[in-house]
Amino acid sequence: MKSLRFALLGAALAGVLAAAASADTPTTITIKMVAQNNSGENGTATLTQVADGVRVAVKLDGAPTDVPQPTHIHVGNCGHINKAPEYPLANTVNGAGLATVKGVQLADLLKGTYAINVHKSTTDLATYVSCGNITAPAM
Ligand SMILES: [Cu+2]
Repeated sequence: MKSLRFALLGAALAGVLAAAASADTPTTITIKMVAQNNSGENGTATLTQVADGVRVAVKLDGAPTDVPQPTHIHVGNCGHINKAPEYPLANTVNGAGLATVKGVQLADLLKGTYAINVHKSTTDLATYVSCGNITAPAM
């Protein structure tokens, strides 16, 4: 009986520690998006924890006019990303894109190795024009 009580205490303690850890996770972060392949498309992406997932707002300067640029979250770091998109986002058009990735926690994105990647166009996916690593801002 005693060991069961200790097990329950341990489980409760683990729950408290997990809650404390998640309290440290920011609810919104802004990361830098860096131009690739001489696109000139530099900017930011802001990731915000919302009730049903993570909202991602991409803003890029120097984007081409009225060209939908496919945008995804990929596993990996910029320059070394997995080619297959992990989570699709809305196309970035005229330097702006807004999407919510449903059922995802910002904390989990930060724990993993992920990057937001913008492709040149729907017909030139192989050319990457902007990328940002999803990392917590330095304290
Ligand atoms: Cu992609």
